[in-house]
Amino acid sequence: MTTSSVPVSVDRDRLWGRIEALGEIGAVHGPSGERGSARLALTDADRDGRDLVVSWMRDLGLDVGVDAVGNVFATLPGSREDAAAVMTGSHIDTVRTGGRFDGVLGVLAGLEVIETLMAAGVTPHRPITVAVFTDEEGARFPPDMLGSLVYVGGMPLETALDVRSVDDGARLGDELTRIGYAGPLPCPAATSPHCFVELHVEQGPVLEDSDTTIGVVESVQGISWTELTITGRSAHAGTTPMRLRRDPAYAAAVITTFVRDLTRRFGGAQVATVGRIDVHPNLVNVVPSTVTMTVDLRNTDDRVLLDAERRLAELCDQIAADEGVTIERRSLARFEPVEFDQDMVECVERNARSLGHSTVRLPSGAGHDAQMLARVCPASMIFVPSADGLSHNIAEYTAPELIGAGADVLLAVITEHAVTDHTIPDHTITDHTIPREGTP
Ligand code: HGY
Ligand code: MN
Ligand code: MN
Repeated sequence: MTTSSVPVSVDRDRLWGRIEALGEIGAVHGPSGERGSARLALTDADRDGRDLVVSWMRDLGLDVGVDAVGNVFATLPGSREDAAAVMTGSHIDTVRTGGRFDGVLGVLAGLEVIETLMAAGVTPHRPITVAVFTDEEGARFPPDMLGSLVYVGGMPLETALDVRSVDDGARLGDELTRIGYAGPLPCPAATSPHCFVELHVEQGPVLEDSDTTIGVVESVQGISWTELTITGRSAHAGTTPMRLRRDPAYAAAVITTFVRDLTRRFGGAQVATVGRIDVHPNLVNVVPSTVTMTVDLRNTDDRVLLDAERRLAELCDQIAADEGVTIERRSLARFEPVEFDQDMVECVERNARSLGHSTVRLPSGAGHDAQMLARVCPASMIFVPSADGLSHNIAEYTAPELIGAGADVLLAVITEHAVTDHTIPDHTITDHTIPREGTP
């Protein structure tokens, strides 16, 4: 294969067309023309999105496999049978008010890279695989990045299949079977990729504020999700004196303001979110009996994140005693910060610059499948800007020329590892037997 015939840019219109087509599945339209997506993991909309992407994979004649937790893998074979694959990909499940680009870009740009190489008659020396990981959002079935976590052996398959959804209590394994994506491939995978690179929208304001085209992601911050079940005593809103109340909604309000205040006191990278509050019986004239809420704490420094978690636990004990309620704490997700492989980070930066794009190095505020793949192979990420720094919002947007720039950088990085640079040390398949770790 002569390097002169290796393409350096993707078909941007074809990629944009597929993003638009997938965006029509579970489409959510806003009052000012926003077009987002609602494809919560393992719902019918997720199934329909998967079916569409798999049809594109099969149209290209790719070898398509599904594993036992529903991860989908499509592979362009390489000339060397024994070589581990260069893997890319992301997710297509969304939050309830998601955008058209979160996760979708990484999957469809990976497919576009493969199609671009095939159209140029390029046979890679390594296989190239594009993955669709199950339940990256974790919004319906926590934790987030569940599919890639199981794939790398970070969560036992049986534990994952028994996870209950936060909305209707459905069992993950039953939903997987119901939508037809309980696949035959083993979890964890028998072998690991040679390397992994994921293209994703930044979902924050850094690239746009600095007028930079490509984000070279060095790390992912630590994530801590806790579900609090606060039990008080329902009572009449009119007749019950304040001194006799055991009000879980008041306790929830104290916790909500506490975590916001914690971010002010800690400063730096500390963020805190109360995203879900369910009040029961949720009636105007009833002091609630129970409140279920979630607290999402994140920080690039795990010691500070641990301190934030400890302070939250102490506050819960204090307000429970003061208000006469009980508070049950359940961890929904806990992932330490992840540093990406320096050679892979440098590869992204070098290729982006050689294509003439401005770059900046940054940590990822959001969790991503790449952070799980980093447990078993060298991994990195490529970011492109998000308009107004918005994501997990139906107004999420990235302009076509930025989508194209990111996909071209992905093509260059994958080409370097799978097509042109034979000098990269070859890991034979046995080099990467995936460790069988415990739960997250
Ligand atoms: O929550 C996250 O960071 C990701 O969107 N799952
Ligand atoms: Mn994502
Ligand atoms: Mn997301």
